Amino acid sequence: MTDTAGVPGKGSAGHERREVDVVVSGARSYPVVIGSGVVAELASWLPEGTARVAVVTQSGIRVQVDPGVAFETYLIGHGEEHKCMSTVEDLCSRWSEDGLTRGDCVLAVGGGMVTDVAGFAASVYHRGIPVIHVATTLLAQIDAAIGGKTGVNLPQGKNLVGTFWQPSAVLCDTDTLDTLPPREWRCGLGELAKYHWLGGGRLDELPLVERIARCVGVKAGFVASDEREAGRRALLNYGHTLAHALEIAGGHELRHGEAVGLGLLFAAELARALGRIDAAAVAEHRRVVGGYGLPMRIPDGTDVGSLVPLMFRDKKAIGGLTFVLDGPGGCRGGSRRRSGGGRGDSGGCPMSSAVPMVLLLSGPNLNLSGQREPEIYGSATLDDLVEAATDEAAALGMEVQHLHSNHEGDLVDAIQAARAETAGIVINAGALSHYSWAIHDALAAFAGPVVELHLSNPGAREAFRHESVVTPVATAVIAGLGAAGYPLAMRAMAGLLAATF
Ligand code: CA2
Repeated sequence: MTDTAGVPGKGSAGHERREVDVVVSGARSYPVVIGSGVVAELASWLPEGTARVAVVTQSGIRVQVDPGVAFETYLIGHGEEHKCMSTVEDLCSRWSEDGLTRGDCVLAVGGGMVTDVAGFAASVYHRGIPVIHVATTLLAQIDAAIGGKTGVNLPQGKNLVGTFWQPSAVLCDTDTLDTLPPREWRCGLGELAKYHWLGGGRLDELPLVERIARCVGVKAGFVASDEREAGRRALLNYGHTLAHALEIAGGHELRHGEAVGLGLLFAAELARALGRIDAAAVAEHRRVVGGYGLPMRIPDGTDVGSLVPLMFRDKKAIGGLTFVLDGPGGCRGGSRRRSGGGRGDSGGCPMSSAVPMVLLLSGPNLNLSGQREPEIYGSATLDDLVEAATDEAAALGMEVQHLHSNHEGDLVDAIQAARAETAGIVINAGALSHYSWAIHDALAAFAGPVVELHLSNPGAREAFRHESVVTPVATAVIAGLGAAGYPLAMRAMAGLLAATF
């Protein structure tokens, strides 16, 4: 590694070795060890009783490994065209010929391509054998090797086949970065830059080991809360929507990290245009991206007109364009606007958020659910109802914030506060549904979709329940399905949000 832009000092006292635990549902937690020379610790991280090790690497990766048990080396080719199913089949066949069993361990030594392919092969061979990653590029150390995502390409697109397979350990030996070619280094710096806005803070002021450890810690936090990228983990895609389009438009001339740097600048401008951040925050994006020596302008000759269609083709653009945007509360899903649905337009923006927040409101007496009148309201408690809605929302890539109150003003306050960050509202206003014009007015001022929800079917009950003043300002109404209405309301909300543009 010869380029000096964005290169921190190599470790200062007390920072030579760091260990960060990636906690994935308890038993499967594993350490990420970062520091100079940590590859020498390899033998101590092998799963207990490991008989043999299958080292998967590429020619030219001159990292010596000593697992302390018998090992065989399996080389895979360089380049995206080798990141494919036939490479996986080839590896598995050779392992089978060599009699590799579940009592053995795969060791991936290399950058993201090696850890992706070897991790995938390990996850499917004999229905899964342990894998340890020795990540040798900055990109792999702060991103690819952490979090258990594996994958290979299909002729139809990148990373279309893969698994979640957590390694037993990850070793990030910073000595391996010494020989990293400058562009490979920049590739990592683009990913590193994004962590500044994902909780990493001023990473550019830290020594290398500390800096990598901080990124790993941030990623570990996202993985722990959302292993399978149903929600929060998607924030790690900050800067990636435009980046992927730029990479394709430029025939992969631009390296991934360089494209991510540009994607961060674009996301900052977009967030500013939407009033989410101020000019100083945009300037900070420019300072960080520029400080890492990453490109600040899209390459000359880029077919700008092709970028939007390419962004729509991104596999993460479920139901529309997806941008992670910075904002007052840090990075999160971008602003979200109404779906039409009979409510007037107030100038929505043409994008969806990565993790849309849905506000679930329950009004007077719903806290008594499950305690009386089960023939009308069912036997589920309010906690049960909220849990069912939250689980369904998570499966659909949304987050739920729930508020219960018996007081009209609290509900009005919550609806007003939701105007800043919330994608949509699901509301069972209880009996207030039938007469609270204050709730009506607050909802009318909310720009996103509103799903009105009732356990019972009020229209089939006493006359005073026949009218709801919420309905005229609701995008959709779900009533009479009891507890089943709660998850259903989240499905309706997901559909409404996807149809927003
Ligand atoms: O069916 C619904 O979800 C309602 O919104 C519930 C309201 C009612 O006033 C609406 O007309 C329809 C009342 C919730 C009262 O909840 C209780 C549940 C169990 C026991 C007592 C009250």
